[in-house]
Amino acid sequence: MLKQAIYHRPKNNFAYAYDKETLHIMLQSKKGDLSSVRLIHGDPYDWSDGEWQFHTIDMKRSGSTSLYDYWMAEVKPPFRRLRYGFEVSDGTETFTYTERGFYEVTPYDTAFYFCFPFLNTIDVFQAPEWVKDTTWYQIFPERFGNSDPSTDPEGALPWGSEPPTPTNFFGGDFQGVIDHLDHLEELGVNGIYFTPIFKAYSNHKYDTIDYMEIDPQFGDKETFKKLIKACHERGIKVMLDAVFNHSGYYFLPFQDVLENEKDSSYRDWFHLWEFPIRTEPEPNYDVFAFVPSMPKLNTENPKVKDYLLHVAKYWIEEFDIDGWRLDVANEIDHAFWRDFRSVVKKTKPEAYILGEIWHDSMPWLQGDQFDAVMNYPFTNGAIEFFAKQSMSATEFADSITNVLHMYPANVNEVAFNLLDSHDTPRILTIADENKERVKLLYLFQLSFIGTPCIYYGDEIGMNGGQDPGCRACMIWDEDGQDRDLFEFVKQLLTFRKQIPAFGNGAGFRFLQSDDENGTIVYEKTNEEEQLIFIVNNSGLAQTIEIEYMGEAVELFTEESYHPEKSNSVQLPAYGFKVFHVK
Ligand code: ARE
Repeated sequence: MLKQAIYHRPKNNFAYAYDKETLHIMLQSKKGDLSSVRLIHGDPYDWSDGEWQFHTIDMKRSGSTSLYDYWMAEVKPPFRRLRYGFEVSDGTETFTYTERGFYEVTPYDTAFYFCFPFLNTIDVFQAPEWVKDTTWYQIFPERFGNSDPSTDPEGALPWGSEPPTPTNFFGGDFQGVIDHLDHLEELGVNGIYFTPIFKAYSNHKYDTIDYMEIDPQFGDKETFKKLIKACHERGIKVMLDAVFNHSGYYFLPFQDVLENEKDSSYRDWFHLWEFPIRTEPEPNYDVFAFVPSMPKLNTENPKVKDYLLHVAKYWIEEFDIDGWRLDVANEIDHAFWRDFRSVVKKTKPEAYILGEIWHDSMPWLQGDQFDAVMNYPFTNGAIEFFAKQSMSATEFADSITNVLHMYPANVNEVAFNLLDSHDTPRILTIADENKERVKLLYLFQLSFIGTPCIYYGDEIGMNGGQDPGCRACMIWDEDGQDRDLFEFVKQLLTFRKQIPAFGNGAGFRFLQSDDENGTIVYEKTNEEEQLIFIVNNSGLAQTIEIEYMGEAVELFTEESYHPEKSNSVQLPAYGFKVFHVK
């Protein structure tokens, strides 16, 4: 037994409260090393004759990668307290693994064991219920629709007349979004994530001038209210982008600091290194990346904090928005986010808080800060396997199994699963313009656990490289749209709505991954339903043996599958089948 590879640590993704009465306990071990794991658990105060009274249950393997097996058990401790350890066996040796290490003889003293002291309801990670059933649609407002020429910024170009550059404008506005809500409703999405809409200098609006004003090129507060109302009438939630890590150069407090230097009453609003302040050749104050026009805000300053929390509250209270996406969330202090959460949830308990973090985000997902993060680890696996074809089937299965074990199950159910965004090339471009691979990406994303997000225009086959290439004007002329792709995405979203196991209503597991022929098989199951997804991610036709599948019907073609006739499934290049097992 490789004891060194056996790992557990409480109060994170390895031991957490799933709900107010259930704990999930996980263990990691070297792949193939252990034949069984039992959870030893009990109430810490339950003693008799000087011995701790514990119970044991079998742990199930919840997933495996090339390196690790993950074991999982669910417990509902009657008094909400738990001490626990693991009986690990490889068939020849058996040990009890505790907080103090490995023992041949199981200790009867709680002092040895791991501790989940008390399941306090207030500490349970809890995202709003509606998020689980939401599919997001990301809109970059300057490029979605221009219906009101009167708000066009100076020099705005005719819609789609030129490729997007870092500085050009096309006049997208709120009326343009309102006028195209039919498109979103027909597609079947029910949430919009808007990149910033507040008054700012650039076309992307991440350099805020005034957090209390709508950018005039998009309309005014009345138009925004109209937009929210129109969305809510169609059951569409609205999430805004909070750019609180930094302001823009023309934000009044920063202008004041530039003018009055150390005498400015705003000097502690930023992280200024010295006076006089300079922006060139390098700024002598903290900024986002190395961008002088984005001075970092001092969120530890109570005045800045009050101001930003007021902003957070204002747009919820006055406009009834449903969520905030937090720009550069991981560069702002945790104390700020804890207070942010409490203000937001007090104002609207059902509001969603989504952090923009590209890496492992466990410290922000403990229930006291964010409801979710932008799940780029998911994106990376999906893109490398399906779009770039730069990952083997096994590496892909590993990466997705890791993603699922990186966070608690209740966190995964609301993870914001994106394939691309305004910060990355578009999927069609990454997939070398191969639409069939884009379809596989959508099949995987829209049948996975979490809340998927579609980047505007991807669904009709728009292409575009890295920012600014990925920010072209939405194509509204149907002749320029890939309607077949649109219908495909729409069909997947219909399945997601109609079949609970397609979306968040079921567990996910890989059944096969074959590096030789580039195929994967995965399963979504709950107590009532089993769906089996068979996917050929190669440019050649493949035959896949599925010995374990019962009588089933294919979802797209309604063809039936009879295991007694044959166990093999034939797929064309980049083909797939989704079986609903009877
Ligand atoms: C401009 C240029 C870019 C250039 C950049 C930096 O267009 O080509 O790379 O400047 O000099 C906004 C605009 C961008 C603009 C930027 C600066 O939308 O067009 O870029 O402002 O003016 C990291 C952060 C993450 C951040 C990305 C961009 O962790 O928070 O970088 N994303 C948000 C928004 C952006 C926005 C800003 C931040 C600034 O979503 O749209 O940019 O408000 C790795 C790393 C990540 C890294 C990621 C992308 O995987 O691990 O940490 O994200 O790559 O670089």
